[in-house]
Amino acid sequence: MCAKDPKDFPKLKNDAFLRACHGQETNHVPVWCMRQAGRYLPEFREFRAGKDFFETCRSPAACCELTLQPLRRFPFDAAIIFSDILVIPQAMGMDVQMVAGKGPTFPEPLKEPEDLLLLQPKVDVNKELGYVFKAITLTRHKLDGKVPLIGFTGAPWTLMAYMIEGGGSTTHSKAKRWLYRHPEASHKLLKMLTDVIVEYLLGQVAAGAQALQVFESHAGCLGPVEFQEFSLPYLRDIARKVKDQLKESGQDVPMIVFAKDGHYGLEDLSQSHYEVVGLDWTIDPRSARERTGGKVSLQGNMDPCALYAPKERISEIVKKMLEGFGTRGYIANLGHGLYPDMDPENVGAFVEAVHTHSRHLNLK
Ligand code: 1CP
Repeated sequence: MCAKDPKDFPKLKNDAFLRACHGQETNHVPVWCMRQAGRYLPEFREFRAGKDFFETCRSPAACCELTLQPLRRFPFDAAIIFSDILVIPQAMGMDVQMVAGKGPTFPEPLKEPEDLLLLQPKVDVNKELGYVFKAITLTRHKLDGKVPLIGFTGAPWTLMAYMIEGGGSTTHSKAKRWLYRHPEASHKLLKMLTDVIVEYLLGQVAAGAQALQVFESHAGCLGPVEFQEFSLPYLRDIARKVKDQLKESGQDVPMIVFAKDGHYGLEDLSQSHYEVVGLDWTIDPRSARERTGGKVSLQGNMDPCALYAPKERISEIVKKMLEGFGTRGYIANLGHGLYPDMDPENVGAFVEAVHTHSRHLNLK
């Protein structure tokens, strides 16, 4: 256990990200990048070399170091704890390995509804995922109040897809087969995941997370009808349950929902108890604002591949994006994670462009 009482956390010095989550004014638009701790950083590759991915996830000191690495290079306005969404299937009893060159792999994925009996019916998150909580508490101290720390989880449908596919997939046909052939078992699994996720997010807040992001990375392979039935109700349930619990203890922790390629559900997502809706790059900023009707803050959405452009072009793209979203109730980010072959210098140019242009726009 970390000996320090979470109440002793250092005072927050830069609250731009939290203010933007709540739609409040900020001097500059806050910015962070999904996968900001990652292989595009030479120090990350060096630190991870020869270590098993999930062993690294289970080491609070390693997670803390990897979370802080990008903050030493760039003036990001938020940190995100280094971990992975697949720690939840592991906590439910599934074996998940990170295979070099292939990505996460489940040697024994779920095949038929009977396989649900193999999952832990009731997960003790403190016992199974306490290592993430320790990493959060340690990182919150080591951040020294520089910026807020974001905790995260995979959403139920995205996790279900991995548990059935056994890894990444382009069609998700095995997991979608369940939705059409075994709808009841699908709901049973989604409900089991929702219960663990709620406890997991509450544990992250108790450990020191100051905001929470829910990744529905595989929203895009669902259509609007399947999204309404198999994703949205669970996303809503998670936010409502986490917020109800936090309210009881007088805590206010903003929540972000990122449903990649799911902008057919944008109106619904903006009325789902999340303060912030994350966007991928396939939607125009002005249209996203219109469709969400000013009800939520927005996060995103520069095409990650724009970071391959020369710095001057990155600056122009950022300026346009800021003009489209406006500087209030907005958190700049990419529309998905950074890729390993990206140039850290261009990431720096992105961050600088967001800060500089948004300060100028605020003075107008
Ligand atoms: O060895 C390595 O470093 C492998 C690359 C890597 C990294 C850096 C993986 C494997 N996971 C992570 C860390 C990670 N994963 C973070 C860290 C914090 C940060 O953003 O800096 C986060 C938030 C995640 C979340 C995650 N894992 C998501 C949701 C975000 C997204 O990309 O949509 C998903 C889908 C995963 C699964 C996963 N983990 C790793 C890979 C390569 C994948 C995708 C596999 C696939 O579907 O093909």
